Amino acid sequence: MSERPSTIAAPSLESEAWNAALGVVESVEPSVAAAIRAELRDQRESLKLIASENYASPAVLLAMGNWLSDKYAEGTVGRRMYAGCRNVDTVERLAAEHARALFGADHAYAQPHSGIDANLVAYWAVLASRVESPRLTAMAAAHVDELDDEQWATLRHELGDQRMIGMSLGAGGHLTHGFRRNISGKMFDQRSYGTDPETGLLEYSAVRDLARSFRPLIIVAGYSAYPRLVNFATMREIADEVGAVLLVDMAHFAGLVAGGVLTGDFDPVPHAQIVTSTTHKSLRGPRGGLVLCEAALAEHVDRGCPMVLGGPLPHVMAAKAVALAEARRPEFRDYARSVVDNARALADGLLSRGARLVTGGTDNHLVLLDTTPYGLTGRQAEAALLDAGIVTNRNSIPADPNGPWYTSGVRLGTPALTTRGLGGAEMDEIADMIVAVLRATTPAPASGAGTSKAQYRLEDDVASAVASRARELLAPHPLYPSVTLE
Ligand code: DSN
Repeated sequence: MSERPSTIAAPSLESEAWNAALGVVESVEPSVAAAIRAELRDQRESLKLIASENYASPAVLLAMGNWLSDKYAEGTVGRRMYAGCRNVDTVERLAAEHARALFGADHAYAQPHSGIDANLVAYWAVLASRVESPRLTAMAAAHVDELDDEQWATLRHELGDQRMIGMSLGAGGHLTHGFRRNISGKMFDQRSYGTDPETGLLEYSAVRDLARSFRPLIIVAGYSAYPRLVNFATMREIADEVGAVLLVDMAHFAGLVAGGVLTGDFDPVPHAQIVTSTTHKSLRGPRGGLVLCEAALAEHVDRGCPMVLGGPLPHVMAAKAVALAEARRPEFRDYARSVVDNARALADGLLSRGARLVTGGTDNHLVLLDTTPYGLTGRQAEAALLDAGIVTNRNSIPADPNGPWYTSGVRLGTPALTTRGLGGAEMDEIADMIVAVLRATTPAPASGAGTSKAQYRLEDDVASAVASRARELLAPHPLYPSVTLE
């Protein structure tokens, strides 16, 4: 890994700590210890280009594996439903303090277990704060048992009337931004905004038109697969014009905000009333979620558990505090800049070899490669790349002819390989390897008539040559170099 701050003193101590810990696991269930060891081997050997994954530091990982996990702590700091929470209060308070300082937010809530949970907490908080209803206020205050059946029916009706707009799944939005089959699409009457069919770019005028005609309570901005920046100042103007709340899901690009790459109009925190995130993607922390909000929403957000969430995970909040402390260090700014430089180098390398990219390039940490010019579905491309040691995930492209399961694209991201210390020259090499694999892959017949959207053939010599190049590229950049497992 590249130079990383760590609170663990000496490399040999890290090896000793993990070997001893795995020995304890092994004495109870050897197969689990074996799977943990195998996972490190797999991650060390693979060229990880999954845009939503990263490698957390040893300090972050170790903060999770301990007895903080044993504590119930429903409620929030200083206002728990269980006794004996002073140490949980310490780690939750620290995580929130680091998050507020890092992002310049009024308030931070570190309990969500994931990005989906963070979005649900945020939706709930906005509903609870904005709907003019004494009954809803009663519900938000956890007095729901006091409502009779008629009041409850009225409340549910009021909730069902609320409206939201978000980026469509096909344009790069997330399931929780109102996708019909997701709970968010059932909580809200939802409409999607997309991107320009020619350029693939977000069209603010179309968002404005939709907001004016649909009058949503919430406008969701943010994405999982959009390779460009979003102007959050413009999104807030649109929200203000129609009296909506701007909610930004920055799960994918939180590290770029933390690292000072996304500033001004492109930093969501000064513009949105509420911002959600994960902590494990570009932010490089433990698997988990986070909500930031303006002061007016704080009391509603803090009711996330138990209104929306199960009991908090104190060990994960401890790891969030460590990761957020790491992200406040100057080195993290260099890291965030390198993530974007690497994504540009990867995009340029692909374009120069004739690949088609959605929007024609990238301004952030991800690249969306159209696999149709190679005659492949995203699923075929993803599987062929994996055979050659390159880990990606298939992803829809706008107006995808193959639907969300097979798809027509692969999403490539640079946060993980940047953590390992790879740079622009290696990104160009990786672009060459990706194109070599896709050119050497052909769709294979289905078991019935015609061609399957899943079966493929990759030329063996190309697969082995690319896998060998992947190993050579990774060799000078060992993952967790301070850890040698027995
Ligand atoms: N699963 C995340 C991603 O890969 O983008 C989003 O939830």
